[in-house]
Amino acid sequence: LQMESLMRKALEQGEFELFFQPIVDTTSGRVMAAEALLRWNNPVLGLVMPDRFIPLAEETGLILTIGEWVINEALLEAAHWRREIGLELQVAVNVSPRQFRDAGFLDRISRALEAANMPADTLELEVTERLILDNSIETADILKQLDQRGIRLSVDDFGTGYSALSYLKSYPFNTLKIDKSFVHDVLKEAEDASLVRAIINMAHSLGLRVIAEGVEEEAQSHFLQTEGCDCSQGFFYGRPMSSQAFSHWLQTNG
Ligand code: G
Ligand code: G
Ligand code: MN
Ligand code: NA
Repeated sequence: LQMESLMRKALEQGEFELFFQPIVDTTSGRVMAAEALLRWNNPVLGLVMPDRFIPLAEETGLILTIGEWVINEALLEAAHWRREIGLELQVAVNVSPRQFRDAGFLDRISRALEAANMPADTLELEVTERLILDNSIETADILKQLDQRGIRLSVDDFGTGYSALSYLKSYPFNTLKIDKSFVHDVLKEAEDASLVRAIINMAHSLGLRVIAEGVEEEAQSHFLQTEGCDCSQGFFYGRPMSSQAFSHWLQTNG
């Protein structure tokens, strides 16, 4: 209850902050994109991680205003990377089902792109299989409209949901993000290696880009490179960083 009332004030008090984690080309190591990850700095609660407040934000509907702030802020940051650092990077934003299904969602995204004066394909929306598998006409229609506007779409945490693979052929996704649970033991468990290899091959034969998440070691990166995984993300390349730290990281790693 306290958490909810604190969260209601958090936006106007400026307590939310976006962190950014690099997504690199597996072969060249070049940074291609960054995932925006929300943080909440509250004077009473301290630093609150998203797993602790996103569910409540979804329940209360606060995710709508928070999510709008996230998309605006992420695009403004991408504009900064382009204008101040000279790098055209995509920015990936996590979108929860409630936010996605809200009637004003498409308009908010269009306004955010206009405000930042950035092309639509700068933005990649990460959705989970939980959203996709509701199989509603509504979801299919929003995905189609986003795609038609040039916004990129990715499946987050791929492989952890109730994977009904049929949606991959009918929905306009650009990217599959292999969940970090598969990447974690890719060198220790033959089954994980097989799954990762199979996901990469399947994605490519469907014309999708693949990002491996949770890459923590050079040997994992090497395996992914050998298997032709397009992009990688994880502590090995860079942790989620404050916008200032990320800009600094780009100056030396971009
Ligand atoms: O580092 P990390 O603890 O940031 O993220 C934990 C989880 O919170 C991830 O599953 C991520 O998708 C989710 N998350 C992070 N930022 C956001 C956000 O802005 N919106 C939504 N809906 N989920 C987020
Ligand atoms: O669910 P989603 O993929 O959006 O969340 C990304 C989550 O993964 C964030 O909580 C982020 O901090 C975390 N993360 C990013 N890189 C790594 C990594 O290399 N190892 C681990 N264990 N977690 C990571
Ligand atoms: Mn994500
Ligand atoms: Na993920």
